[in-house]
Amino acid sequence: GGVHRGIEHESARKHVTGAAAYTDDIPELPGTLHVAVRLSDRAHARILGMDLSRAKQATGVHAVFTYADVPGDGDIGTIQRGDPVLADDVVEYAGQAVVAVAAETLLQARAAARLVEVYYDDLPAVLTAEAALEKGSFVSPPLSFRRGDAAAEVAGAPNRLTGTLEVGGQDHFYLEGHIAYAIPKEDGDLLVHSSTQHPAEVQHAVAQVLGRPMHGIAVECRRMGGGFGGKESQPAQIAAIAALLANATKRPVKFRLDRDDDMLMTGKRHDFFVRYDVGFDGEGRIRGLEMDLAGRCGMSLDLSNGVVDRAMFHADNAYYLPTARVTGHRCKTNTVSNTAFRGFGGPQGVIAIEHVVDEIARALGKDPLDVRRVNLYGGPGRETTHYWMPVEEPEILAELMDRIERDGDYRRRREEIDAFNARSPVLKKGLAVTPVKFGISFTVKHLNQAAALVHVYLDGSVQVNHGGTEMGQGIHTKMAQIAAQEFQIDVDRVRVTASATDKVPNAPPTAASAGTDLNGMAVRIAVRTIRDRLVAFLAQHCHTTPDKVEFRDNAVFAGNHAMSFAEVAKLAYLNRVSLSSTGHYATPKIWWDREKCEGRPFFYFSCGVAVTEALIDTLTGEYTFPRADVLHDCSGSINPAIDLGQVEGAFVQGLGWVTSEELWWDGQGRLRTHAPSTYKIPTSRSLPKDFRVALYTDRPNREDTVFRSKAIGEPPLMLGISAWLALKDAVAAVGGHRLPVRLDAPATPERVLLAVEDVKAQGSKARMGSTG
Ligand code: LUZ
Ligand code: MOS
Repeated sequence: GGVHRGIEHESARKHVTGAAAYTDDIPELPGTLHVAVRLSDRAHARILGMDLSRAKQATGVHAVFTYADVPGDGDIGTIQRGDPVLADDVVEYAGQAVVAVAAETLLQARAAARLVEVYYDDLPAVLTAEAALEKGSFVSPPLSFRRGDAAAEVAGAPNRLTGTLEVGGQDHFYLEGHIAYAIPKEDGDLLVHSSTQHPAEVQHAVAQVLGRPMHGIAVECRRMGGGFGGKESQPAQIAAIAALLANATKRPVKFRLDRDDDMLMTGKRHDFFVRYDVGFDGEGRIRGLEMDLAGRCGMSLDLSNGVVDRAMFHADNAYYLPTARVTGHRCKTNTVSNTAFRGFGGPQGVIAIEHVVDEIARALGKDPLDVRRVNLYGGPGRETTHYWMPVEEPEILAELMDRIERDGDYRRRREEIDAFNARSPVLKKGLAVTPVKFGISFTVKHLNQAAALVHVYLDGSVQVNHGGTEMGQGIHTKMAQIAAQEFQIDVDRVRVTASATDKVPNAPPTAASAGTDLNGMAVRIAVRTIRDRLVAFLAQHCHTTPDKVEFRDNAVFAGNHAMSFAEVAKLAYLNRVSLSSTGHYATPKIWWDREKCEGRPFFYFSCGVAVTEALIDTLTGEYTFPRADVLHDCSGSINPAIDLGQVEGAFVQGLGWVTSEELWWDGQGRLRTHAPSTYKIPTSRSLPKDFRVALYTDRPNREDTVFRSKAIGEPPLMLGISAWLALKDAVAAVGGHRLPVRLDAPATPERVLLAVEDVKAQGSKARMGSTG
């Protein structure tokens, strides 16, 4: 049997014993060269000239490569030009690759890269989203979603709040950094091993920079050591550089970034600057919202249209907005071009509205949970988003809220925390609930397709290949379960092989949480094609009817014949029946009109809720999370064990984003936190001490997804936002929940301490005012 079972990840044992091979573990061919790049240390400058002579003469060096040496088209921007594989005549961010060196050893390549001289003439640089917004510096035009006259509703509402919020970015910090290994084949063709969520895009970029057709470029990826969106568009450049050098030297070339170069060179989660103006009634119910979401896109467009759109799509989160004007700004800055990161702009939209709802609660002196509840989708006329998509099952949100309030013991703990805060002058506690409603589908319609290739061999073993990539999330395990289910064979009879562009072509990135939804359907369709052929053949062969042919327990029963699955495979082969098939799937129902800003961009929504408790030290700003309860909708799960891991991991990654992970650029646009010494991802000590993660399983998908499962990769990340709100709640306790708290994200200990000091200062000012 196959699906709805928590079997272990197909590589679990290999992961923990170190036997799982990543790209860098592939045995190197003799003559392999290694690459190092020289990065710009200027945010914006014209390149006046370069002196490559010393680098070229250095020991072991085989090639010193610049933009001018690219034989094909060196601009690998996919949606819009602007992403040169190496800098052309200007550098547009500090960290941009300018020159690539291939040498016999990595150390020789690094030493030679340092000998390159680049002469710059500095140009003015725009560094922040806020500055870009003021200057009107954009990578693409602003876009607004509108429903009703939000400005009039805000102005006419009984209460009104305006404010701003700064939300930091995030480095992906996949344990395996970017890497590509390019191997020359016959006639100038190339095989490229790449750590990529999008082999087809790597193939396209490599073909383009070499000026060769795609059919001669094969890209392969067995697994990544984490992707998180960082390997959606970014691997193209790494692989293109490796391929260019392999082509130039006719040698196998490996390009593996060290951690610092990876963090300096490649895009991250967009940081956002948010402005809002909200009108609401005495219960905290939103009447109108005006919001500007300004994402720092960096020097090029990359995927920023989709990222900022997704922030706009999630500016409602779980809440009904009767009138709204939500505008997305795509700010062009002289910083690294930001890219996909788990949630893809969604988390930035969600944190913005969660902040607004929290501020409303504080302004009214209400428990934020109550204000969240009155704003939830549901009830007559309260079931359409600000982009006119119906929320078809709003009751899931209410059920999740009810359950977390009960199982998380919210009301009692709120009282306990108030009592604790009243008697504890230095340590303060906070508590916060965050729901999430996340739209499932790529908002670019054509990406919502997938294909698979399934072979049955004569021993009855099955090989599956599909367009998805394995980044640790367990997609190959789920695909094997699906194939096993459809053939009614044991899952260990199914082998899922490395993602490869010459097996399944033109696949979209494994992204948008849609890997299993899309590829699972494609695998199922391919398997059913073979199964239908076997059924027709066996009915004829065994003189029975197709409805009397049944697959069960590694066997097939046809009329009164019984054969093992392997015997059937052999028999079908001997009778010249094809045992191989492709399958192709395209998501139904979805459409989006970006001109009118209306449609049904998402096939369905995936929902969850969390309640997190924070404990802060008001003298140092340090904090811990004594407890977090997470409940996520995994109804219909193909593999509940893997999904539980996704929920836990996503929550912690979201918690890291809003607490300890701080990207810090200096005044010249140079990233100064480019290693784990200064960039703090969550560790085992950052975890909630009492961490209770549960899966909600009551409602299989109402849409016809593969075995009625629901996407899980990204949505639970946003539940980590509850950690930030809990910290804010704890800071608010310093002022008896009566004074405003300014706490941007990430809430590092420094930021928490400053927020505490600010509340204390407001308090003493108020006291002086009242006594004076
Ligand atoms: N990637 C993408 C994504 O290209 N389009 C999307 O809508 C998306 N959503 C989430 C994550 N990655
Ligand atoms: Mo992504 S943010 O590559 O789903």
